[in-house]
Amino acid sequence: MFNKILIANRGEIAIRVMRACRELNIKSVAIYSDADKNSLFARYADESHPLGGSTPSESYLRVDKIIDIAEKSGAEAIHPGYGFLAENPKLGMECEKHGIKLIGPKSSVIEAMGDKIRARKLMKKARVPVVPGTVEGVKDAEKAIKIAEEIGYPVIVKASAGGGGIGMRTVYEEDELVRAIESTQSVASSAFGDPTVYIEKYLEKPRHIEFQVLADEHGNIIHLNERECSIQRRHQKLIEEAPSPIMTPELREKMGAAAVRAAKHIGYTNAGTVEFLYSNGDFYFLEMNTRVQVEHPITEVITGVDIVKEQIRIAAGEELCCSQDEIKIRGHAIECRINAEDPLSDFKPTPGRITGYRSPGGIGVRVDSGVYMNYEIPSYYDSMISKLIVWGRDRAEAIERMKRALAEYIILGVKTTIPFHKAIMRNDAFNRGELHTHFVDYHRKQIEEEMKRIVIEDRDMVTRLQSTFLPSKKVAAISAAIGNYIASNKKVL
Ligand code: MV4
Repeated sequence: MFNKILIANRGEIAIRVMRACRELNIKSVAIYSDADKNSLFARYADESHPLGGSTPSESYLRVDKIIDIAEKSGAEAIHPGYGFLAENPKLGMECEKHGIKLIGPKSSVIEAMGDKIRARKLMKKARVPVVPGTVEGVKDAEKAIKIAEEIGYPVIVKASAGGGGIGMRTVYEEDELVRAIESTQSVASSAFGDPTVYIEKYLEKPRHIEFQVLADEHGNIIHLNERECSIQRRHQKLIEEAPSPIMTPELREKMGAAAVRAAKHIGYTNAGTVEFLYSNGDFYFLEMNTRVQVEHPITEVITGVDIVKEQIRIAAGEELCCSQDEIKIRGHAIECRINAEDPLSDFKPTPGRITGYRSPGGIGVRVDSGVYMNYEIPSYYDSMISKLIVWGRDRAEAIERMKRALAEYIILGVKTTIPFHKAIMRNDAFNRGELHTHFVDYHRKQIEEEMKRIVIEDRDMVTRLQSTFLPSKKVAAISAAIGNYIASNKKVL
C-alpha cells in the first residue's frame, strides 16, 4: 500500500479522497491555488503546497507543477478526483515517466474513451448496444443526408472529441442537416481542435442511467448497480438517485452485464462509469467516464462499498473487495447538489462569503462539503458548495428524509440551489418517478412557482436562526437588550 498520495484537486472531492487516505493510514498531500489558500481541504491534508495562480490553467491544470510537488514531497501516487486533469491522458503519461502511480485507468484507455467514435466502435465489438448512427465520422453532405434518411429524423450531430453536452446539434429535417454538420464541425474544431462529427438517431425524452464499475489489475470486474441522473440542467446534473425508479431485476441484469462487458473489452482498470440512455425499454451506450464521479456517494450508501478506498487499493495492486454476488442493494439514496447559484435567476453563479452555515444531520444523512462558516467561495471554479446525500428504506422515505434535511440546511450570505431541490422533492412527477433528461425544462414553470413560495416560507426560519450566526459580542449585546426589554415590560405589567 502507498505511504503518501497527492490529491490533484480541490474542494469537497479533495476532502473525500483525503478521508479515504486517513482510513487507509496514508499521508495526504494537498496542492492549492492562490484563490484556495483559505480552503478547508488545504488544512485537512497532512501537508499542503502552493501552486500559485488562481485560474484553472495557472493552477490545477499545471501537470509540470503537480509532478514536481509529487516528487519533492515523496508522494507515490496521484489521485485526480473529477474535472481538471481527471480525464486528460497527459497526466497519466507524465506520471508513468516519473514512476508515479496515477489512480485511474491506463492513459491509453482514457484516450480511447475520449474519442466518441472510437468508443462507439469498441462498444459495438463488445456487443454493447449503441444508438443507431454512423460508424465513421461524416465528411461529405450527400452521404450524411443518405445516412440520416436511413436512420430517420430527428437525428443528432455530435463532435467525436466532445462529450458532456458540448458540440452537439439536434436536426429535425433534411433542410437543417448540412448547416448543423458545418456548425458542429466549426464548434468542435475551435473547442477541441478536432472537427470530426458523427450522426446518431435522436432519442426524444430519454433517461440517463449509468452503471458504476470497479476493475482491479488482476482481471476481476464487478458493477455496483446503477444511478439515475436524469434531473439535470444544461448538462449539469442536479439530483441523482440509486437505484433508478424504473429498474427491474431483469433490466439490471442485462445493463449490468453490458457495463461489465464494456469494461472488460477495453481492459479497463479502477473505478469507471458506463453511461446509458434509456428509452422505451431499450438502452444504449452513451459514454464512459474514466474517473470517480461527483455522484459516487449514492452508490456507496446503497452498497456499503467505499469507492474511493477501492480506487486506491486497486491502484496499489490489491484485489477487489468483493465479488459480484456479494454486492447487494439496500434501500434508496438521493443526492442533491447544493450550488452557489440563484435558481430563480437562471442559476446564475453567486460566489461570495458564507455568513451563516449549519449543515443537516441525523439518521440517514451525509454531507460531503468543502466549506465552513465565513468561507469565501471563489469565482474561479465550479459553484458546488456541497452534496447532500440521504438514505431511506425505500424511495418514499428517502424523499421525506431529503425534505427534512433540506429544511435543516441553513446557508446565509449566498443564494443556493436549496429552494430548487425543495421544489423538486414536492413535485408530483418526481414523486411518481417520471424522470427524463428534459425534466427541468419541461416542468420549469411549475418548479419556479413552487420555488417562489418556498423562498417566502423559508424567511421565517432564517430570521429565527440568524442570531446563532452573529459574532459572540453582538449576540451578548442583543441578549442584554432583550433582557432589559423583558425586564422593563415586566415593570409595566
Ligand atoms: C443524446 C440524446 C438523445 N439522443 N444522444 C447529452 C450529453 C452528451 N454526453 C450526450 N447527450 C445526449 N445525447 C442521442 N442519440 C440526448 C442527450 C442529452 C442528455 C444526455 C444525458 C444527460 C442529459 C442530457 C440532456 C440533454 C440531452
